Amino acid sequence: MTDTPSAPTVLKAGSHRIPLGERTLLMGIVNVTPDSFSDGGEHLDADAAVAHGEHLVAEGADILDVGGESTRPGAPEVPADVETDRVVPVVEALTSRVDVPVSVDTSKAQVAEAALDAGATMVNDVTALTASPGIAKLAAEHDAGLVLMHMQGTPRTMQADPTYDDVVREVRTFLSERAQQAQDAGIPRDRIVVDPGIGFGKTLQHNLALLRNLPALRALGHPILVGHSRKSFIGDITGAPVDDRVPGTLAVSTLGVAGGADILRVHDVAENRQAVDVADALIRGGT
Ligand code: HH2
Repeated sequence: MTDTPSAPTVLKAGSHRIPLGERTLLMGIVNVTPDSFSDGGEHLDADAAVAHGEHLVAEGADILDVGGESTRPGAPEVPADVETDRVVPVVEALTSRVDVPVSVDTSKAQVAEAALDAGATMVNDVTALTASPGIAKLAAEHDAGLVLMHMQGTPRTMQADPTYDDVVREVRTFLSERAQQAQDAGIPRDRIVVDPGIGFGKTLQHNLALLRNLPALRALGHPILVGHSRKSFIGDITGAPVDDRVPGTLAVSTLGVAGGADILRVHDVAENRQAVDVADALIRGGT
C-alpha cells in the first residue's frame, strides 16, 4: 500500500493564505468570452467583467477565475494574443480592487505569463500541463497556485465518444502524475489543486461516478476543486435549459461538500454561498 499524504490545511496562492477544511471555498467565474456555454458575451467588455468580479466577491467568492477562451464542447481555439488582450486588463484591475486571489483560466504559457505579471496568483489549467508544460515553471517562479484538471481529448473532440475502463481510477492516476510533474517543476504541494474535470470528455455516468467518488481523489493529498456549475449533465438529468440549472448546481455543491470538495467553481456565487454555508455547518460543524 502506498502512503496517503494528508491534504494541506492552507491553500497558498502568491502571498494569499486561505485556510482549508473549515469552510468550502467558492471560485467565482469571470468569463471574458463571446461564446462561453452559459454566460458568453455577458462580460466581454473589460469594465463589465471587472464589475462582475467585484460583485461576485461581494456575494462571497473566495477566489476569482478569469477566462478568455471557452472550453465548451466544440469551442474554437482562441489565438494567444486575443486571449491575452481579453484577460490581462481584467486581471490587472481586479487584483487592485479585490482582496481575494485572482486566477487565470488558461492552457497557454504566454497567456499565463502575462496574467501572472499582471497580478494573477493562480493558474487554472484545464489541460493539467499537457498543452503547455511551461506553465509549471511559470507558476513556480511566481509562487502561484496551480489547478490541474482532468480532460479526455480536447474541447474540440472530447464529447465524441468518451471511453474509460474505470473512470475514477484513470482520472486519479492522471491527476497524481500531473501533480508530481508540477512538484518536480518546483511547485510545493500546498499550491497544487486537483480537479476531476466534470463534463470534459465524460458521459453522464462518468460525471456521476466521479462526483460519487470524490473521497477517492482526496487520497491524492491535494485540495479538490469541482467545476459542475450549470453544466449539461444537470440538463441531461433534469431537462433544465442552461439558464435554469441553479437548483441542480446547488444539489451537486452540497454533495460535493459532503464528498470532501475544498473549492467549488461556480457562476452563481450568492446561491452557492448560502447552500455551502448550510452544508458546511452540517458537515464540517462550523457556523
Ligand atoms: N469548467 C469550465 C472552464 N474551466 N476549470 C476547472 N478547473 N474546472 C472546470 O470544471 C472548468 C474549468 C467550463 O465552464 P465555463 O467557464 O463556465 O464555460 P466555458 O468554458 O464555455 O467558458
